[in-house]
Formats: sequence, C-alpha cells, structure tokens
Amino acid sequence: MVSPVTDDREEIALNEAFQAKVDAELKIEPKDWMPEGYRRTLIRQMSQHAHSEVVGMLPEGNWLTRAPSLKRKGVLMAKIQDEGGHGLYLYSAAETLGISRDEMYEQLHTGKAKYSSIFNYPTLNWADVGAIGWLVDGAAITNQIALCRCSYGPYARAMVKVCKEESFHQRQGYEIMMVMAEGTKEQKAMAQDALNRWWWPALMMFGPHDSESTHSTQNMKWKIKRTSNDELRQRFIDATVPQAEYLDLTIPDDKLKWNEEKQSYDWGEIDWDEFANVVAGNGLCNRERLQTRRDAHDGGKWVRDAALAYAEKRKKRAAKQAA
Ligand code: FAQ
Repeated sequence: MVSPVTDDREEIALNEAFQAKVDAELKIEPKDWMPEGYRRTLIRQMSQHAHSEVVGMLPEGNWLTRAPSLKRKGVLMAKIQDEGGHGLYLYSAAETLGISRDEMYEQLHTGKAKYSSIFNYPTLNWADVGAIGWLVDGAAITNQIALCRCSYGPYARAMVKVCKEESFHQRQGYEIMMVMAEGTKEQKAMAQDALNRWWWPALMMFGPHDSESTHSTQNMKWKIKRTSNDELRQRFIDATVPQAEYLDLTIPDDKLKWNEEKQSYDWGEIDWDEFANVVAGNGLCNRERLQTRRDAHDGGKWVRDAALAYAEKRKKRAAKQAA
C-alpha cells in the first residue's frame, strides 16, 4: 500500500511537472494528467463561454423577422448560426474534461451556470444589431485572441476558428453602423442611441477589475488566461474609440480622454452595481433569456429522441449484418 506521505510527494511531483509543461508553452491535452483545480476552472469557464454563445443568439434572433432587407436577413442568419456553431465547439471541447453535455445544459437551465452579462440586454432598434457586431463581437475577439494561446489544447484550437468568424461578425456590425451613421438624421440618432446603451455593458464583458477577480491569479499562472481583465478592457477601448470617431458618434463617457503619457485612453467607471445585479439574474432580460433556452430545449426533445432511436436502429442493423 502507498503511504500518504508518498501520495503527497507524488502529487507534488505531478503538479511540478504540469507547471513546467505549462511554463514551456506546451499544450495540455485531454488525456494528460492535470490538477483537479485546472480541470474544474476550465469546465467552469468553457461551459460559461459555450452558454454565452448559445444564449447570445437570442438578442440578435429578435431581429431576424424584421431585418431591413433580404441581404441583411441572410447575413444575420449566417452570423447567428455561427454563434450556435461556436457553442457546439465549446461544449465538445468542455466534454473532453469529463463533463457531459446534459450536465452543462442542466446547469444553464437551472440558473446554476453563468453566461455573459451582455446577453441580458434588449435589442430595441435595428442599430442594436450593428452595435452588437461592432462592440460585443469586438470585445469578444479582444478576449478570445488571448485565449488562442490558452494552455488547454482543445480550447485554444477552438478559439482560432471562432476568432476568424468573430472578426467577420465585427466587420458586418461596423458596416451596419457606418450605413446608419451616414444615413438620415433619424438613422444616425438610432446608431447613437444603440452606442449609448451598449457601450458600458460591452466593457462589463471583460469581468471585474483585476483586484476583484477571483480566478485571475491562478488562471494566469496556469496560462488559461494570458492577459488580465483590465488590460483587455483597455485594449478594447483604445481600439474602439477611433472607430466611433470615424462614425462621428459620441462614446457615452464624459471622462474619456486621450492620455499622451500612457499612450492610451483614460475613461470613467463602470457601474459595478448594475454588473452585479445582471450577473445575479436580475437584468432586463435574464428571465426571458433562460425561459427561451428552456423552451427550445424542451421543444427539441422529439428531435433528440428521434436521432437516438435512429442511431440505435442503425447499430442493431450493423450488428445483424456482421453476425
Ligand atoms: N458576465 O474571476 P473572474 C461572445 C464572473 S462570447 C457574467 O474575473 P474569470 C460571442 C466570472 O464567471 C462572450 N459573469 O472570472 C458572441 C466569475 O464567476 P464564477 C463570453 C461574469 O473567469 C458575440 C466571477 O464573475 N466570452 O460574446 C462576467 O477569470 C455576439 C469573477 O470573475 C467568454 O466567456 C460577465 N461579463 O474571467 C455571441 C470568454 N465577467 O465563475 C453572440 C471566456 C466575470 O466564479 C453574439 N471567458 N464574470 O461563478 C473568459 O475569458 C473569462 O471567464 C472572463 C471572466 C474574462 C469572462
């Protein structure tokens, strides 16, 4: 029998070897040994990310029947399908860590798992679809480019494909904003209104300040996170302000100012009470979003049952032919 002392030493050696591998920029793969905390935090983050992609289809889905032209409708449909696809890669990647898709769905549908706060805001006018592409996909890419270098192989590889698609999404959003900002006075006012409502929630996507972040220190050490919440948020602001200027739209932050010394923008403060409230489930659309997801899951049960019955039938037929 192995004594507890030997067990402890073995555990320490395994942890050291794991950290050395991470430090050497080698990828961790599903069958490799990994600390339990690494597995758990990855399941948490990747499943939250997958849920965000899937729930993220809903605010834009609201505009599919009212897109202003057939071309816009086709583009929007393709974008929303891409987001669904991102959710599927991420659920598959998370399954490699030993959690089932049913468990992840259960966590989402019972409100146990989080998803990004941003998707609990309503889409009130067509310019909101532009603002989502421009700002929400823009913020998502800023975060996800860093995740392409995440230490966990399946997550990092999924992010490469996701980023390529998100960059198309960002451009189509910006193009909608450009057309509206150059349009009639009313269209420009709609674009400004959308920017006013989406700016601060987009900044909240990067999570709490570094000093308040629960997972950052350990997850930076494990190279799951490569860049901190605050650094990414600043990177996004610095890239986005000139884009707003080009549109001749005003960012709703009277403290926003170029800082020559820092070579980046100073800006105001996020309303952290609003953030906490939305994350706690009390945002404008939290209940509606979750109910829509639950209804979609229940409504799709017959499709899953039929697919399983068909797979079973094929398996039996193949076994009979082989016999
Ligand atoms: N909303 O310790 P940290 C997209 C939670 S995809 C809700 O700093 P961490 C594509 C956090 O989970 C957008 N909860 O956490 C698209 C933690 O709670 P927990 C989603 C938030 O993980 C576009 C607690 O606060 N992207 O947009 C939020 O180190 C258009 C403490 O925070 C990803 O998920 C928030 N905003 O850093 C689709 C990227 N922020 O779990 C459709 C992957 C923080 O202990 C249309 N995720 N929390 O209960 C990440 O990079 C990280 O998880 C962060 C948070 C940066 C989001």
